Amino acid sequence: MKNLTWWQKAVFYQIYPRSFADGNGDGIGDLYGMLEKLDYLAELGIDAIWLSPHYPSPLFDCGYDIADYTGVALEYGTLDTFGRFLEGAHERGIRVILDLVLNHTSHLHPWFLASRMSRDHPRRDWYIWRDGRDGGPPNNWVSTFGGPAWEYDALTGQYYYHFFLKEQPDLNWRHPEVKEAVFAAIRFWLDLGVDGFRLDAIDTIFEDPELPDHQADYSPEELLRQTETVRWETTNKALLEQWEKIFHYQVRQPGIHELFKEIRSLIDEYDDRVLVGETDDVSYYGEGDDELHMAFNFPLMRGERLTPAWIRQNQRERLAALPERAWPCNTLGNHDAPRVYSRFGDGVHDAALARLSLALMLTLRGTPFLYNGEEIGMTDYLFEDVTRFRDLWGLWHYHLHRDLFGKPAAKALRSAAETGRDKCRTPFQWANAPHGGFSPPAIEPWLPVNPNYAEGVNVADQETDPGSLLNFYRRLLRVRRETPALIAGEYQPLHLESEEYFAFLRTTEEQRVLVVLNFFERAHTLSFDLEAAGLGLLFSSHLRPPHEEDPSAVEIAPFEIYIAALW
Ligand code: TEU
Ligand code: CA
Repeated sequence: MKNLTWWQKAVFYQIYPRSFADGNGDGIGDLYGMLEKLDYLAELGIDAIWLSPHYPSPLFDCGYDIADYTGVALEYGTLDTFGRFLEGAHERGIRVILDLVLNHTSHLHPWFLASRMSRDHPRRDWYIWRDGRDGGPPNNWVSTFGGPAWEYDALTGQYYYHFFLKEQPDLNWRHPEVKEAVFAAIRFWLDLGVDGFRLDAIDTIFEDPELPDHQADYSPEELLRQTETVRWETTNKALLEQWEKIFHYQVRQPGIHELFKEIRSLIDEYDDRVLVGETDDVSYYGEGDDELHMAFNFPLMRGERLTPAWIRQNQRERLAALPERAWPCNTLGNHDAPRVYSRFGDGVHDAALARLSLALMLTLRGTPFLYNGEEIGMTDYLFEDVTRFRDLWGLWHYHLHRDLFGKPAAKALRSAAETGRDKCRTPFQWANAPHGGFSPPAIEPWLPVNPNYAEGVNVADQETDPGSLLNFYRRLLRVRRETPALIAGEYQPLHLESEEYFAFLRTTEEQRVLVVLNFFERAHTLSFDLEAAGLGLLFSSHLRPPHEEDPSAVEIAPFEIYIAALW
């Protein structure tokens, strides 16, 4: 424990600013709301916040299209409000990391507006401009959000490159001034006292400068038509290979590791700041201490279900892949993914499975990232009205299914609602009150609120119910904080053949802890050969007699979460 830094011990909590708390009552989440909810977060027991983009943005991608790297979106507050939020968090012992989008800016960022002006504008090469080929785009590359990766700009008769939306032109990271400008922004926030960054979409920062055509056998549309599965949600190898072929020259290109080494040195000029990359690629850890501090273990959440066999396999592969000295980082949900409650539920035992999902995050080796709303069991909300969609990617799927695949509108809507990301971004449900208590009764929130706020999925109701998911989160977060082995311990899986429960040890020099997560509806009497005299209960999701237990006959109830210290 002594040798661990704050971010290795911390539990992170992602705030999606637009939907978290509306402090000034205009239907949009903001920094005033976040300030008011700091006590709520402190009581919940998290240690650090990852704030999704809070910068000025025209919101084509909900803030991931930044128009000013050193500003605050008008509707969220001012730089002064941000300062008060940061200070308030720090006073409560909560760290704050920001979202840093390196790959692209908004098409309305002054840098891009300048770059567009003329072919010889000094900022022209801050972005990636090319002549067309045979009356079309420069090559056959595609955007991950649909359609070609090139947008024609009549002003200068050239195409610019965008990996994401056409409203998100890619920066040219081979241009030294781009680096300088973004590094200045990084320093700006570090000087202000922020504790680090989550680095967005880092695989896409460089592309092959020769612009070779990709050699895939299918277009993304054809792949989607065949499978209806998006790239990051498939475990089908053949399919993944096709997707990888499509984007082969657009992602994970040379240059990236050098860039991260530079960013790491910059960060290391400051005390104790952290970089976490939105990637599962462990090569970004560098040698383990010279690039990113952490990269997410996304494979875990992309498995079909959280079965003990899958978790063991994931941990075996992941921990083996990490370089020495590298620290793992686990998550099951974020603003791009389905809600944990929906994703890992089975429709029957959802409440129990949600508790197991949290227990898994808080007991695996590595830093856990939770997503706002998870703690009250917020679920995916599938909109039934396409005009309510705000995620342009979801909207693209609607058109794809309706216009290209020729599906009935209702079916297209359903697919788009399921694939799109609005479903996990709806306003936080604070109370059983109009709009879930998010905004005043007369004010329509920016995204529809899930009506299940009236069925107990809200903070106010759960606060007063000792058996609620919220209170379960609070208890388990406290147990983690008070149990050094759960934070620092080595991981050792036990009973490797079990299909129903996941049992493992977390061990430090001072403490040995046994964790059993029973993912199934059956009770077990388990015998562990652990050279231990007894087991002292630290936590159980079920009522258990408080006396010491015998490691050779541990009773585990259906869906039980059992954590005990070995004597
Ligand atoms: O996501 C990057 C990314 O790889 C996306 O393709 C992501 O997997 C997709 O949204 C899955 O549903 C980041 C942000 O997290 C995302 O919100 C942004 O839209 C994207 O970058 C562009 O900035
Ligand atoms: Ca507001």
